[in-house]
Amino acid sequence: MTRLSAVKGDITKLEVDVIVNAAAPDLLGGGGVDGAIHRAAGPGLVAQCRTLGGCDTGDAKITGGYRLPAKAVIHTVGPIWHGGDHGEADLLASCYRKSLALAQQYDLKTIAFPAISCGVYGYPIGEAVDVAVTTIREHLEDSTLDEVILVAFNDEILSAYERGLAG
Ligand code: AR6
Repeated sequence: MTRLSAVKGDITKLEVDVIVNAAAPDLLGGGGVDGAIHRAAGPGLVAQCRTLGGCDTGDAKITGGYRLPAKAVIHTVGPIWHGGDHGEADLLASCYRKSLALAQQYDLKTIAFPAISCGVYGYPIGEAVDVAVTTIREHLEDSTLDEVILVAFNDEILSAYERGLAG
């Protein structure tokens, strides 16, 4: 039985098998959680990312964790919010599905997600939480993962996750 929970904190500090990065399509780092992950992992991470040839929106790619406590990083590119009728929900769901599938493929048992697309990319947190929780729960019906953690960087996001998990 896979546990699904929400915690408040900094994803770069978590001792899980894999953390997910809300990356840019070039996978070469940026601001927000992406910047924090690259700073904490050190230069080995961007060096490996340079070999990956970028990543499409809704897709995911895996690297080592370098100096992070996590063993690996899954880099996924969320959609930019353009009002909600440009396929944003399908693309965001694809980020969660592809990331969970990669974790399973690499036999990683514990995975932590940030609120993909909810910073610079402008996705409304309540709607993003609905997509995240629904997609993760669908995946968990047939999963070898032990634990999925939704990481909130502030109280507003934590409350949204708690509402989503209770619903
Ligand atoms: N731990 C957990 N969550 C965090 C952390 C952290 N250390 N830092 C920020 N967040 P964003 P996006 C939360 O903007 O919207 C980058 O420049 C933050 O509060 O990081 O998918 C990339 O290179 C927010 O809720 O990602 C891309 O260009 C969430 O992480 C672009 O931004 C996601 O915010 C991706 O934008």
